[in-house]
Amino acid sequence: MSTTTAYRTCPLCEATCGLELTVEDGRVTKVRGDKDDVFSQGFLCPKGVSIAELHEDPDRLRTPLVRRDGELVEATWDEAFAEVDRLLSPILAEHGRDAAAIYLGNPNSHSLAGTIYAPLLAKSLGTKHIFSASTLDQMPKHVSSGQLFGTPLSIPIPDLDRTDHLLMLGANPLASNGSLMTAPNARGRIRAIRARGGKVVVVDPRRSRTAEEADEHVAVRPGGDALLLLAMVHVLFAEDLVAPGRLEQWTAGIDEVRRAAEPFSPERVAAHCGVPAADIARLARELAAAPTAAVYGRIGTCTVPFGTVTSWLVDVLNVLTGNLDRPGGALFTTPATGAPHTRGEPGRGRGMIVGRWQSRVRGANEAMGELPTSVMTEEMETPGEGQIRALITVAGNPARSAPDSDRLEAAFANLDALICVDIYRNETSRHAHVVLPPPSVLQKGHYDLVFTQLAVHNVANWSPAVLPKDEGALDEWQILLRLVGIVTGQGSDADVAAIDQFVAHEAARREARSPASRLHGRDPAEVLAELTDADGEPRTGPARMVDLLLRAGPYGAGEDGLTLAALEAAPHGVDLGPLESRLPDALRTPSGRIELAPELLLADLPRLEATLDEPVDAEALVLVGRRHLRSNNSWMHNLPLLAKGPARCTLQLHPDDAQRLGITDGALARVTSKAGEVEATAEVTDTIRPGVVSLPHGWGHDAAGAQLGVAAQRPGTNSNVLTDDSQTDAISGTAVLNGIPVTVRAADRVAVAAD
Ligand SMILES: Nc1nc2c(c(=O)[nH]1)N[C@H]1C(S)=C(S)[C@@H](COP(=O)(O)OP(=O)(O)OC[C@H]3O[C@@H](n4cnc5c(=O)[nH]c(N)nc54)[C@H](O)[C@@H]3O)O[C@H]1N2
Ligand SMILES: Nc1nc2c(c(=O)[nH]1)N[C@H]1C(S)=C(S)[C@@H](COP(=O)(O)OP(=O)(O)OC[C@H]3O[C@@H](n4cnc5c(=O)[nH]c(N)nc54)[C@H](O)[C@@H]3O)O[C@H]1N2
Ligand code: SF4
Ligand SMILES: [Mo]
Repeated sequence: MSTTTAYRTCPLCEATCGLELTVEDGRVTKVRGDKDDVFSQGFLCPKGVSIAELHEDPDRLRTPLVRRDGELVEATWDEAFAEVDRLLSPILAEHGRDAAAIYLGNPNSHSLAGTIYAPLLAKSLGTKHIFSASTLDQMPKHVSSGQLFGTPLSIPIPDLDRTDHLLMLGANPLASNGSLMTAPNARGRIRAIRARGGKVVVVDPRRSRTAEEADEHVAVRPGGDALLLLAMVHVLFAEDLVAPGRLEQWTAGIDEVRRAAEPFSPERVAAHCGVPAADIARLARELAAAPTAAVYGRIGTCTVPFGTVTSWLVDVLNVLTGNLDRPGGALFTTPATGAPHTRGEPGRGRGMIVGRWQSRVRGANEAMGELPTSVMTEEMETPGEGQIRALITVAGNPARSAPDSDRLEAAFANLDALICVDIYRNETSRHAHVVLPPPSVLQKGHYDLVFTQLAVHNVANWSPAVLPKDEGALDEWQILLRLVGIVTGQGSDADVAAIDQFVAHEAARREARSPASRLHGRDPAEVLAELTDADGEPRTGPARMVDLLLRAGPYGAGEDGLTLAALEAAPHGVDLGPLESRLPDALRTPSGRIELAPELLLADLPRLEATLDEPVDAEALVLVGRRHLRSNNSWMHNLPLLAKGPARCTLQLHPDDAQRLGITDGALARVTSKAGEVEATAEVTDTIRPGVVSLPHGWGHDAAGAQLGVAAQRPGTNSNVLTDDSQTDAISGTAVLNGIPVTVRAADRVAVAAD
């Protein structure tokens, strides 16, 4: 028997933990946290452990599926691509490029194929119908960051390891393991803040596991964070606590922000945000008084009606208190493979424009080249030129993650082509005409191009594939390039190597032209020739791209410059040090300054002020989501290791509400919204604010035609039947997934009434 040890970065969430894998005779038999990993130092969570089960899951697809006589049946790769070509090419030819759409799901940001080649596929489609999980998630943060600092990825990261004061809103890293804040062992890092005498405040309508760890829990009303933060800004100005320090020289619009916050006194907003005025004032004073502090917001601040305004205010507070760009505050990263704020001309750029085009039906704005996923259903349903007739999904399950999902699934049935690049036949891909399954994560190489841009510490890790690909299987990047071949008219058997060469050459040319690149001025062909592996063989595919980006990046080139070979020789990763001050160089705004009062943001404040005239109804209920450590959005529910234990898809409600509604713990409750109705098991708990109920998303695994044997045994309820795709954050178009008005009744009462 041969036993080896392999090291790789876990790609299953944003924490990027190092894993130590024991491989016996081609099987991973043990998964441990890599205690020598320079970042995670041995930390891992139950999802990381389940990576071996994910590989072995009998329901994970190994062979393409093609629909024949109404049934999805196994096919060869050549047959599958021929079918894609047969279905897709006539649609593009007859109805134009906008008749095709693409939806890029969350795991794309966790894979090399997804980050490098999925955007290429989207671009090659030539459609304006590019959708992604971003507009169900963090687009508000991209838009606010783009306005303030010049690029959508100029996202300040809380300096968890050095801060004295953390104000966290709408995030639960003890369940999610952190988001837009890559930090393995978030719990340990948060505990360390308190251990060194600092303070942690968590703002959340639920007393989450993270709130339990904090010094203070502020039970905000869902959607109330914009008012809360704006009132804190008001207090900073009113009490002369504004102290941007060195940031002042690079900041425009401080006075406009003062004027904008004037109408939002703590007394005026208290009832609407559900936080007493005295607490709001104290939170502001404590933030200002802390030696260093970081304000950080996540899902609960993004997927709400004022998501972009709230995301903006998070950084307004960081700037006004002088905490942006200083150790212990919130800083820009310096990732080894670069970021939009390390490329181009230091200190200045084009900035971020939103709304370069609009959606056909509703007129929703484009952001980052995408239209919001909230318009996808209506663009499929509404006849006329530009109606979506074909959809490609890559690593996405919008049938469970997008709002008003029943309607979306009904619209799938009308598509002339649904092509899914996915490892499961699940709620989305069961509708597909063709399913193209990539290998498991253990069979793919990895470098975290995205999350190293969002990490609380600068690190770099390369992970080679742990297990060989199955006989005849294609790597995910090869699948995506075959699709690029089809949509660019090269047929179903395009020369993948030639496309790959072209992509790499274009990337090398871009670096040669970029002033900030370490490869600036170099001959692209010469650079490419240097990208060889340990045996001197030319690199190809994603490995070549990573090698190129490393050499071009902030630690690249020169004698000791970082290369892929250097990372291959460092299986536990390379520590590139703590986050550093990067202003003014990191700015990419046209003015070369922090634009603290962008017009796009200020324009949404009258709408916010108008909400103060709406009555606060003490008995009205709203629905929010939540995450669980052993779940991952709509997937990983098919792995026995994670699926065991108490049911997780419960409707949490406060004892007062439960009593008023006559619902007991464990009883079936019926939840109704404008969009739909579901039943869920009630979990009565005082950890949730009265007036708020919570149901996690991503469940409902009892759909016919899916192949998820384990998940189907405890299917849970699909909360996105209740969310409504007409509800969005006005600026970014991001779907409102938290704070949905609902009514809740005991299900048995409903049955009696119906008799
Ligand atoms: N109500 C409500 N809805 C929500 C949210 C919420 O909080 N509340 N959260 C939103 C958020 S933050 C997000 S990010 C979205 C997620 O939305 P999606 O990205 O649409 O959904 P996921 O559940 O992440 O689905 C991932 C899909 O990728 C497949 N997959 C896994 N690994 C791979 C791989 O390596 N390659 C390929 N090709 N496929 C793979 C899985 O089988 C699954 O089908 O959901 C959003 N929806
Ligand atoms: N185990 C696990 N880890 C995950 C995921 C998963 O599904 N499972 N999903 C991954 C993905 S795609 C993402 S985007 C991240 C998300 O990472 P987080 O944002 O940390 O995710 P959540 O755990 O959903 O925490 C959001 C919190 O916001 C609260 N909330 C809801 N509405 C409001 C509001 O209006 N205001 C405030 N202040 N709070 C509100 C909810 O009660 C919840 O506790 O997690 C990632 N990691
Ligand atoms: S915390 Fe995230 S990265 Fe770390 S082991 Fe768990 S799933 Fe993997
Ligand atoms: Mo997400």
